[in-house]
Amino acid sequence: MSAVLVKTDGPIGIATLNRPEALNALNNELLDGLAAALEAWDADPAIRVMIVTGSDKAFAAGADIKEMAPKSFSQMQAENPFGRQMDRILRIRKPIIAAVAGFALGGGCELAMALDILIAADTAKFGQPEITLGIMPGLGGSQRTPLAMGKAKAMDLCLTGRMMDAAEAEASGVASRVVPAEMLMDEALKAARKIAAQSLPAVMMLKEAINRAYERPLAQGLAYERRAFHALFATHDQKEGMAAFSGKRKPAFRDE
Ligand code: DAK
Repeated sequence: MSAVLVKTDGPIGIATLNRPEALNALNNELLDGLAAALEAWDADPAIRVMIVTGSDKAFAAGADIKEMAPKSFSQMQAENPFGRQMDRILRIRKPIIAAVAGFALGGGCELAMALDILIAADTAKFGQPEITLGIMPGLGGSQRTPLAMGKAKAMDLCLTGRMMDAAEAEASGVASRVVPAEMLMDEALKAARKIAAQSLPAVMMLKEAINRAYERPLAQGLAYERRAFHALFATHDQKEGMAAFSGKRKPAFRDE
């Protein structure tokens, strides 16, 4: 079964993350599939808007910890997993709606926040729990959370690794709106159809203009974050934090 299911509804491309056994945890296969689907729709004149969604239980519970756990600093830096697909996703010019139910954690939260509109089900839970694994956000979380919610709340979210519910996410500027879970796809499709009815050149220019409002300082922060993220794979605590997750136990960090 493919890690990303794709279908279209008139001018709308819909990509559904599909790794139910791992709560849609992100890996190269899933992100390659997602980036390829979005790029194909970006180039397809019949498609005007895209939706990315997950399951009722999880949009995505982060990057796949079990696959990442054994990686070294030099492997992370050389392979640049996820970073290269995220760069492709950020180059998509048509609007993308994230329709989020259940867990959107770590890389899953970062992916949702990197898209253009975020419609959350009232079941959605957002968080950046990387710190509990001995690492830090690596796909924009340390940069986009302070932009969305201000420094104090971003520090609170990222340094404690706690989750925020949909109402707090909306109040924090992470979610653009919250809807009852059973209405999530209807509301996302309704928003997509509204956008699809507008002039596509104007829509694409407006997306670019809004992105420019913060992209220049963001680009520098993202580059710093990527380097720092890779470097944490040189620590004992990254190995320990991820082994503890798989072993279903508390990590014993050594600060090294
Ligand atoms: N990775 C791998 N497997 C995961 C997973 C994950 N992130 N999240 C859940 N799973 C798996 C669980 O291990 C479990 O598998 P089995 O034990 O059944 O084999 C299955 O999905 C169901 O999960 P649970 O049994 O834990 O379900 P619960 O409802 O009890 O708990 C939970 C749900 C979401 C609270 C819990 O699963 C959880 O805490 N998951 C981990 C959340 C997390 O820490 N996420 C952050 C991951 S680190 C990069 C940039 C960024 C990143 C990576 C690279 N580069 C630029 C290179 C991002 C890093 C992250 O996102």
